[in-house]
Amino acid sequence: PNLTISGHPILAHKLSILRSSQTPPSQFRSLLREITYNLGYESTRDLKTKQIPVSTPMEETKGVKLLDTVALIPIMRAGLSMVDPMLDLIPEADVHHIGMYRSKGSLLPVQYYNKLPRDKSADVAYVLDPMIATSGTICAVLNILKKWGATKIHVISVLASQKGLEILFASHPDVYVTVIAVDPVLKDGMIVPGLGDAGDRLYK
Ligand code: HSX
Repeated sequence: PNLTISGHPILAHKLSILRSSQTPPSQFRSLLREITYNLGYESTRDLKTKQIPVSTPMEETKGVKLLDTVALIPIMRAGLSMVDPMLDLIPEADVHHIGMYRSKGSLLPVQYYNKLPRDKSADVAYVLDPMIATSGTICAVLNILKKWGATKIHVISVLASQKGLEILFASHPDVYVTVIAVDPVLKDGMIVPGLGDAGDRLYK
């Protein structure tokens, strides 16, 4: 599958701090920003560019400019903290919010907000959500994005469950996913060992 598990020691180090229940929301937010910037840097590696002329103080040369148009799709709440670092990387990206919550008993995703514009898609869409647990949420968002017209989709996430990824790739083998780690256990819809509920850790 199109899965990248970053083995970077600095990201692994930061993820361990995120996991710790001693880490307060203020530090959790700044770590998630740093992590997203780095995962975003990795997952934008194949964006298309075009050649442009550049005049340096010394001479005329050739440079490049991003050709692909990019849409960032944060899944509220937890994906909100991932928007700014992605905009640091790609300031011209559009941002379209989608709000989803998991219903208490069934764990099924419920959409409560969708700000995708009717008339406009993008060459590449980056879905931002720190966790893929059962994958119900991300799969629902991927279906929405494909209906919207997105053809190339990357999911940027911090942590996924093994089971969630299997389900995701079974229905969406064309989607690219970048994470720091994949945890083995999914218990009552929660990733174990995991890091708890990312939304609560961020915005307690
Ligand atoms: C958490 O639950 C995350 O931020 C995701 O939005 C969602 C993941 O759960 P699942 O739908 O993959 O089980 O709030």
